[in-house]
Amino acid sequence: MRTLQREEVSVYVGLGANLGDARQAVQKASGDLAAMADTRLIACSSLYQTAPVGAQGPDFVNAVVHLRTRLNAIDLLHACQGIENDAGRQRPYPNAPRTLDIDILLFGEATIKSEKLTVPHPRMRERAFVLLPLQELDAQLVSPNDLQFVRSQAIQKINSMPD
Ligand code: PH2
Ligand code: MG
Ligand code: MG
Repeated sequence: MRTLQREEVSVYVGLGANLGDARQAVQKASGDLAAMADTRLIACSSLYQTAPVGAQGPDFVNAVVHLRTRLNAIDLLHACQGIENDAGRQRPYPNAPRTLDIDILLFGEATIKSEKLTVPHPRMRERAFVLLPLQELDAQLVSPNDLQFVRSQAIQKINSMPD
């Protein structure tokens, strides 16, 4: 009997790091996401240097990645947590500086409200470090109103030339 093949879903994932070699961690994470089972990488935004929002510590490196996956949302979440753990992620207190954070922003058209996962990401529209890279990947996903809301947040595109 033919096994049922789940439909591919378009997913946007936010990457952030502000501990250790943050730029390298974010770059490696996009490769790790691309290597996940039943998943392909469609595009990665530029990297951005961003001031912490509602957190303490050094500036972050942030980016957004567009994937298409046949994983369900919880399997995708677990795969992302595995990549965070492999990058040495520790959670000593809420919003502590981190070697790598991977957040599911959008999972197709889905609205998910479970104990482990809320999608769309509840704070994504309050954060320039999500909206600017997301806009690069699909301008339709970000409204002028969204951008107006985050206009005071410090964010700078990182030169894409090799260092
Ligand atoms: N992540 C947070 C809280 N604040 N600020 C910036 N600039 N970048 C982040 O990735 C970030 C943050 C919680 O995950
Ligand atoms: Mg986060
Ligand atoms: Mg997170």
